[in-house]
Amino acid sequence: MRLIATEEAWSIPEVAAELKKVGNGPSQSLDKLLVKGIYSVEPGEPGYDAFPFLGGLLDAEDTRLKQMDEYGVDMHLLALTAPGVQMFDADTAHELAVLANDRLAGLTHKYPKRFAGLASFAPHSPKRAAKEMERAIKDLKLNGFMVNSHTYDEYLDDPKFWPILEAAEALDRCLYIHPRAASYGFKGPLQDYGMDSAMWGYGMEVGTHAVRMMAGGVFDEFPNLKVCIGHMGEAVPFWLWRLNFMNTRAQKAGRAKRTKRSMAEYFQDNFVITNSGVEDPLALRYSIDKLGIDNVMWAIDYPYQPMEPAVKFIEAFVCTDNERHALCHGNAERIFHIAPE
Ligand code: 1DF
Ligand code: MN
Repeated sequence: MRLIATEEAWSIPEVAAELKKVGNGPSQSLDKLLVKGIYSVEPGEPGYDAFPFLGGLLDAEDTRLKQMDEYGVDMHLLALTAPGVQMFDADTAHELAVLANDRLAGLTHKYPKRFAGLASFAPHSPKRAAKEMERAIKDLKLNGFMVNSHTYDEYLDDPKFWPILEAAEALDRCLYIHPRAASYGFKGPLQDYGMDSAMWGYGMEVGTHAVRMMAGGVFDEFPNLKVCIGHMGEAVPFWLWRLNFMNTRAQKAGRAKRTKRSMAEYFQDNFVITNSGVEDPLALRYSIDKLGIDNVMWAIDYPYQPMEPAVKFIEAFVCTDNERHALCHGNAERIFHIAPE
């Protein structure tokens, strides 16, 4: 069975160098905790071994491909790792997104069976972002887009960002909303115990982002927009019943926008999810049954999660042949326009 992993992190030295500056700089962002750990601690310094990801991020053709061969992973859908270019100033962010997209396209063209790619853009300047999105699909033939949640604490339900959503819809490519640490307002309770990152804060941040977009009526404006979220849908599938109930109440109370459709309908029709970093068969079964098999894809989240257990997890998952086909590659081929074998 062809195995396409759909949320695989990667970086380039130029972005790593800029994140190192962020790690050593004055930013008050919650992301700095992890960014400093990955990019700014020198070998030999205390804490260097706590975040041993930089080597894996900067590598595509060496250890990554070897491991893919070893464990039977056919393809990684690569994307510039979180927080992408979104902590940089607008011009630096744009220039590095362009460079990363060019570099990513180079990899996908050199290894068309092994790598596909999600393009980056700098949301700071939405019109310029939309142009880069168009270049990434039409010229570079990349497979979709990734954005790392908020940009300077602002979310995509804000109409200022809508040129980005308009471009994704017009280009018929999925927008993957990947986590970064939560926006400034959430900082207080999330800065302790490692809660800023993948343990809790990431899911809360992207779940909040998805709910803002649904409750904000984004999908009335862009009914054909497809958004992907990872980590088993950042727990949103589990919340759909209550989201529907409470959103209806909030609408009646005049506290929420009157939207054309319910939250569950938007989630069904405008979202797809991956299981990145969640290797729990009960959660996967629930998500398939709740959302439909066409809306769920397998992912590893390499190098943050190791390849071998992710492969063993999906191999051991009890499902029909049809479901396995969809989870392991059929949905990814359709949603990310990856050529079937
Ligand atoms: C981690 C997890 C870091 C994910 C990531 O990017 C990331 C982590 C900086 O474990 O610290 O993409 N993740 O998607 O779960
Ligand atoms: Mn990830």
